[in-house]
Amino acid sequence: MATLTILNYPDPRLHTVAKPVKEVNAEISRLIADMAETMYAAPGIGLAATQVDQHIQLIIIDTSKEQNDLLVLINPKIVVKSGLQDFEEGCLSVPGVYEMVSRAEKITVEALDKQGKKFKLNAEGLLAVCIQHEMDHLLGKVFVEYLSPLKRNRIKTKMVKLQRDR
Ligand code: K2U
Ligand code: ZN
Repeated sequence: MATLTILNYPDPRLHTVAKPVKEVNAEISRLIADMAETMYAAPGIGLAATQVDQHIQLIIIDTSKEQNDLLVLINPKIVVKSGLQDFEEGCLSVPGVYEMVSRAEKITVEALDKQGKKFKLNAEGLLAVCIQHEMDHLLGKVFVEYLSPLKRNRIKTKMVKLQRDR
C-alpha cells in the first residue's frame, strides 16, 4: 500500500469531471487500499479519487468512531433526497478551512461496492453530508464553491500562499 498525494485547492485538476468505472479489477482494488491508507493518515472521514488525481467515480468514507468501517462507493448516484441541513465542512484539499454548507438532510444512493456488486444506501446526518461532499468532488466541485466570491477568493489567496511558503 502507499500514501498518495492529495491535490490542494486551487489546483485545476480538482475541477476534472470523473469518468465511470467500467470494471472493478485489481487496479481499482489497489487504488481503494491506497486511498484508505491516505484518508486514515490525513486524518479524514472521506476521500474522492479526484483528490488523488485519479479521475474515476470512486469515493471512500469512514464515519465510524474506531475508523474501522470503510464504505466504498463506485459510480454512486443519488436517487432520492429530502430536507436540508447545515454542516460546518472541511476538506483535505483545503486544509484549515471550515465553513457552513447547506445540503440535503436525507439521501438514498445507489452504487457498486468494492466487489463490484450493486447496493442501495439510505443516509442522513454526517454520512449524508460526507457522501454529497465526496460526490461533488467527482463532479469537479470543491465545497468553497458554495461560498460567496469574496470568501472564496480570500481562501484561494490563503491556499496559494500556503503552498508557496511550503
Ligand atoms: O473530501 C474530503 O476532503 C474529506 C472530508 C470529508 C468531509 C467533508 C465535510 C464534512 C464531513 C466530511 C474530510 O474528512 S474533512 C475532515 C472532517 C472530519 C470530520 C468532520 C468534518 C470534516
Ligand atoms: Zn473534500
